Amino acid sequence: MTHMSNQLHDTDFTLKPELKFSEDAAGLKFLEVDNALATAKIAMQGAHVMTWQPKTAKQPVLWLSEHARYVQGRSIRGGVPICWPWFGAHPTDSSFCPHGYARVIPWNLIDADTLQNGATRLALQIIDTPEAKKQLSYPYALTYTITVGESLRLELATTNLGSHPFMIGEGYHTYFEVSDIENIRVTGLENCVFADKIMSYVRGIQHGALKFNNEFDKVYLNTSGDCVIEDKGYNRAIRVSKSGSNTSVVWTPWADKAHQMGDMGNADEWRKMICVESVNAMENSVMISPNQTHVLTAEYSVEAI
Ligand code: TA6
Repeated sequence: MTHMSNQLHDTDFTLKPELKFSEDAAGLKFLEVDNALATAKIAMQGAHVMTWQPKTAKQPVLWLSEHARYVQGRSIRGGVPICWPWFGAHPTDSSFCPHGYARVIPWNLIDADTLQNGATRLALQIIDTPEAKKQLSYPYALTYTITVGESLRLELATTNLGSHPFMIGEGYHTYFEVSDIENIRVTGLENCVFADKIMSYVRGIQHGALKFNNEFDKVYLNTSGDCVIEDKGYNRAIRVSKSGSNTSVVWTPWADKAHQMGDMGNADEWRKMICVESVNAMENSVMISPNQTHVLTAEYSVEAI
């Protein structure tokens, strides 16, 4: 293994046998984890978890488009894009990155540990580039702890380093792999109020489990419970647990939108994914006081059904 550059990591984490660093021709840097419990691949641009698969799982848990673009300044289609410091379009300036800039700028690896149970815990910190400074002027620290094990645990900590409160929107825009979008249902959002993005955010109440036979893009508000993706085709359920999150977003583009997007793959690749996102958006955006830290946590695990 070669030591890549200071921008990737400050300490010599290459000595850890379960970590491997690489760089592609476009200059994007990646960190691969292969421990006793799971494998994972993380792009340092966006601290983007691209893949995670426990060794007990027959199929990948995260969906990654075969047509994802690996380009500086663009988000990778699949895995876990981080949305921060806003979710969706910027409230006042549409020239700013949709879903915030955290997913398209570089991060540093600042720590790596092997836990007693064999999981690998990585800590990353966003680099405050000039591009980022243009889009958020408040002083802040943003760190991301990723624990790769039998479950995947994600903790995004925002600290207000300034003297005034500021408001953020955020989320894990996670793409999960499923056997077929029409074979699954999502539970955990029954009786929640949603805003339907496809219908100009008209509000409604969720009756029963979610099933899919068309484009679907709903923002569920004031909900902090687990969501479960039940997948009969793969005989498994993916549990999405969270804390520090009061919004869940569920999205599938369906055929027309997927084909327009250019990086969702051709044919029916889109049918193999569903986004179930642990978020704080709209009226659930978070106000952070000076010297306070807010943590958004999600944990993914697989259960047999
Ligand atoms: O979270 C759902 C959503 O906001 C959808 O409306 C859809 O456009 C999707 O995210 C993808 O956004 P992106 O900016 O990654 O293309």
